[in-house]
Amino acid sequence: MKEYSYDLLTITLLLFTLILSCSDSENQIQDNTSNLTEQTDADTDGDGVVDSEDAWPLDSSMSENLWGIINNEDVEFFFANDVSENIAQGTRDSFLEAIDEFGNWGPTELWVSGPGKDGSVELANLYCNRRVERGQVKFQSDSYPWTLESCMQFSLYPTLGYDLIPPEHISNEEDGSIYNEEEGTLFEYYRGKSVMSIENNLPTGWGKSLNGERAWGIKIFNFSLPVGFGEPGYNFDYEKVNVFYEYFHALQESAFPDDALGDTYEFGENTRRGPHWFYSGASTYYAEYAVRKRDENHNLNSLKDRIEQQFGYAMCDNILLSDLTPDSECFLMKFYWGMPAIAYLLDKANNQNAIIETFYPNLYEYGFKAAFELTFGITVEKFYDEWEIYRNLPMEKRLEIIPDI
Ligand SMILES: [Ca+2]
Ligand SMILES: [Ca+2]
Repeated sequence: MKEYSYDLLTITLLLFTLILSCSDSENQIQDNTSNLTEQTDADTDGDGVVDSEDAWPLDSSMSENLWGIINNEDVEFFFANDVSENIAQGTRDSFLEAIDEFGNWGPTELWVSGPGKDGSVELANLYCNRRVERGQVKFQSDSYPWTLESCMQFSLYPTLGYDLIPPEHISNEEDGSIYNEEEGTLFEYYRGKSVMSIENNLPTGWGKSLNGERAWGIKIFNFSLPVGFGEPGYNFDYEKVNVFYEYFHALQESAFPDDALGDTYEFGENTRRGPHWFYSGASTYYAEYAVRKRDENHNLNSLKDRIEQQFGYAMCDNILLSDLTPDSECFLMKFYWGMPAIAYLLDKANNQNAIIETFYPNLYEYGFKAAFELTFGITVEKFYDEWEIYRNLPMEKRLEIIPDI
């Protein structure tokens, strides 16, 4: 269980970093767009839609912006050549099941790494050809143009050197220290996590993330080898929970079509995104809930037992949910208390789907606090008071509100 928790921390940190890095590429794409719209009848990407009407004039696979709209776009799966067929099958099946459960917030690409270096280079090559061809840039300047070579360096850092990567992407401006030198970036990072998952015989793969680029209009997931899909049983079902957890982020991120209303990137009660405990608690709860609900013959423990475990993992006793921020040593409690806090709220709303049906569809327009009140009928401040009472009840009482699945 411990591995799972650390895994989630890694995921969230990555997600956050990558979301923050979106703004550069967004500017770049806007620049390209404004140049292109001058030639009104050109169809630069040859998809049959003229540039002026094409939301993605450099991406031949898309012509309209579907971010935030449930759609029928395909999921594209990319597996490294050393991912076994049964693990690939488990990944595909679970991912499609998660989409069936939470809605298709595509278009989506899922890239699954294995432990081998050749496979990793092959994936990065395919990935970068696509990014360059579709004008999906991470950086762009006269000194550091976005090319197949610079994308490859950036996606396999530090294995191919770093002379083509802008220094601010790999080093700390203040002290000049280099980031990620040991763990590497993207495909090198996930390859390393695949090796680590195999060597340590982990029950489930360490490392999954949504590197969604709102500016590109697509969701991109990266997984290290999902070792839990090796054979049916408890670990297989837990790997499925991890996939559901990660995919739930697609639903969460789809709530923010753009940043025009502001505050969609930062976490906190007073932002549009909301606090960490809610974001991580909702994804954890829905993953654990949905996998059990969908298959009564699942191999997991009961949801009640799972909630009891979460309370048991909590490493701090007297901390407010609102203080569970990255600089807190109790930060992982955003999962341990976040999950039961969400369970409490859903029980209060008397609807297990309240967060999916009411909260997220209204979040962008209302902001966190008002969407919260709309969904659960109480203010977040009032809820914090109720939470203090709830978490101090005897365990048996706390578990009464948890669905029996
Ligand atoms: Ca076009
Ligand atoms: Ca297009």
